[in-house]
Amino acid sequence: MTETTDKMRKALLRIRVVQGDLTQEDSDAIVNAANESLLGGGGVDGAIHRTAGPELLAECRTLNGCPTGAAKSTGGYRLKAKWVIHTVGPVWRGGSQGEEELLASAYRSSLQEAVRLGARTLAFPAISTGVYGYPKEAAARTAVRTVLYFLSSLEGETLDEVRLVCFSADSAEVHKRALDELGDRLQ
Ligand code: AR6
Repeated sequence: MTETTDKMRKALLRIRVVQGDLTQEDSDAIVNAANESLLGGGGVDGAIHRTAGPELLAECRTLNGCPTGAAKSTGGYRLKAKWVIHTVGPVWRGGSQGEEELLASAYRSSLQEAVRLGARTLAFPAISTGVYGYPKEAAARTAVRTVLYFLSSLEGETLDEVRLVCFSADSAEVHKRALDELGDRLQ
């Protein structure tokens, strides 16, 4: 077994797919699937703002938005999580507008921000797969691959667990399958 494969197998054990409501997660940080304004919206973004309370929007106003594929963090206020990492996934426009790389970048930027903050546990929603219309299977493959590569390349700093929190049973199934497929390729 190569050293890289060994690192990836170990990293795989730190990724969990769960079905649930991201706003109830008690990971150190949760990721918000926001839009470039960072001023709230529907979907998971709306749910996070409702649970965190108005102080979250007040802090978001100081951030001056966020480009697609990047990430910025705030406190978690009334959430159980200490931090919210706001990222912006791509709007699906058919797949030829750099969507895959932008989605990977949204995951990678969020992971980098979590490490910078010192979070040990991080929870993601399925970025871009709601209002932004990204096909679920393709998004799940990009999500698990990007998280796995990132975790396996971490030296020193630790992220103990990355949770992919899926709202529906169907979305959880899709993510579990994507993770299993990746695991099979490391055998
Ligand atoms: N917990 C976990 N996942 C959730 C929750 C929840 N409470 N609520 C929804 N989801 P979306 P996007 C899932 O639309 O596609 C907002 O208006 C949902 O089922 O929240 O990145 C922003 O302001 C889906 O699988 O985010 C932006 O304008 C996933 O979260 C835009 O939507 C993402 O769906 C971003 O669109």
